Amino acid sequence: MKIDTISCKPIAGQKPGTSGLRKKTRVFMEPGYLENFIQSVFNAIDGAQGKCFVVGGDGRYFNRQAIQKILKMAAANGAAKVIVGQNGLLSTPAASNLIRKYKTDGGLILSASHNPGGIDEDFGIKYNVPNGGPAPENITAAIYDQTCSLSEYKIADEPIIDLGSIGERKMGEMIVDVIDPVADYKALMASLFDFVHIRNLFAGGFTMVFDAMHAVTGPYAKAILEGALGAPEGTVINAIPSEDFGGGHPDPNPVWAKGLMDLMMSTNAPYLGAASDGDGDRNMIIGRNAYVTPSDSLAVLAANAHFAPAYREGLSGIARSMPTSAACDRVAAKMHIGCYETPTGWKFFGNLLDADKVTICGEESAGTGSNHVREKDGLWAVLLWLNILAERREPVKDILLDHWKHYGRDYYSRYDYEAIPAEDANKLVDDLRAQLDSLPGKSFAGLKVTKADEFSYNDPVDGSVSTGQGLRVWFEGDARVVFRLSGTGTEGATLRVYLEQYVDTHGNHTQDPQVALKGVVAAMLEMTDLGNRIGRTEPNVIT
Ligand code: G16
Repeated sequence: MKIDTISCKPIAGQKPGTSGLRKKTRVFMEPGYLENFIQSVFNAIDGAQGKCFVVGGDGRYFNRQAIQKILKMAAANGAAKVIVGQNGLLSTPAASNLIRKYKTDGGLILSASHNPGGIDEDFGIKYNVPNGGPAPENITAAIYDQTCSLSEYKIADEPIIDLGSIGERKMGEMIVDVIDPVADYKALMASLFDFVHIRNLFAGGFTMVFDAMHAVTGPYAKAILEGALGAPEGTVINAIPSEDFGGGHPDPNPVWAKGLMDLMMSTNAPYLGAASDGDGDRNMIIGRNAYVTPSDSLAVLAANAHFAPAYREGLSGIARSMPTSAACDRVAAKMHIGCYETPTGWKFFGNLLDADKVTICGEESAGTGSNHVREKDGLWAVLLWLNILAERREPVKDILLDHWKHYGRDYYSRYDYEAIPAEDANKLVDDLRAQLDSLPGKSFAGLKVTKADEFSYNDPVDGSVSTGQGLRVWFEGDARVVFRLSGTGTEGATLRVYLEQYVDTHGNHTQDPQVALKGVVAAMLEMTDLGNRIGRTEPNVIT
């Protein structure tokens, strides 16, 4: 095998964000851009010599070309074996499972998640560590350091590998094992849930629509829902992964999955609606006339997890990202189990899961998962809901109402202000940070601030500290507003404003969340002077 050693210069801006490196696809296609980053990953983990990796992606534009380059670089860097999904496809949770199951030295997952795909849209890549989870901050920092001083990369001068058919091939001495992307994941799901009960549910006439949003979950959902569980053909829609996600935005929320949302609010609604994102780790759950916020979904899943065989013995604890609502905290308190609040980013759950401090975790950004892998898992969440529905035999809406009757309701919404010039966004956050100490006692639009701070996280397992993780302001009457700048965008800055209002067990649980949150929104707008600062008060996306 001929190995080329190519001289290169560091490329600025290759700093992994909330979830790996995400940039415009054309940026990744620039000569050397992907190569520099991959070599930096290998260097940061003491080389690839003799190691085994999992490689796959969500099938977006440039996925296949990127995988071929990664294979050539892995071979040139001495890797012993790479496990690749057929046609280069692997959902993020399936990749996490393979890394764990085959005890590999980690994996490279190619995806920009819920961001649109195509030559003019987004691409991304992240390195997952041997526990199957996203690289923690010390490793992403080491990767970034490498990108800042890289002077050469190695690549094999070999023909491309056929990824279209299953089987082992060789590139030089390195084995390339092209596997069925679905089989291992399907077996894992069958080991966690009561497939017989869920099959009976469908056999009894239960209906659902799963919108795969033209993304990677299509083949997984088809094989599991329509195959193993006997749901009628056509239950999974938009099931064929496409390079540009059918021209859509593969983000499972009421805005981008509007067709599904409309169906679920209509008289023709099936019993359950669900969707997942580009790489299959996010999910959305909707009952007939009942949208379930991700924060509520986490709380309901935690409270009912014992209906599924894998969680019958109970949960060791629950974790949520800081901006996620406190709904799951109330469940943890009643169960007398630990509850952890982490910064945004699934990577922060890894230590808690490895140490068995928590069994279930979730985030407001449509992510829920458990200790079965080290990523959030869209289809897993749908299957756990199905398992619960198969046992409780109640509509999703009734399950929600019952939950709020026991715990109260955390009304919740997120406002996204996208494509703000980075300078303006940073100044807004800096100014707000400077005011934090003086906010308590002040009132905005009639709401009095009780407390304000900037979140920083002390990891209880390894003692690491992560500062600057979002600004929090609490108001009288159990309300909270959180401000953060997104770490996954590729254009300007996105300001995320998370709004929350708790109503106790005796309160009104059936309001429109936007009505219930009116007072908090007014206080947020007055406090930040957002209209004058960024020239608008209306967000681009409300979820
Ligand atoms: C990633 C992370 C999540 C995070 C989300 C949004 O998800 O894994 O932990 O909540 O981004 O992050 P941000 O608010 O910084 O944009 P995904 O599905 O995009 O990989």
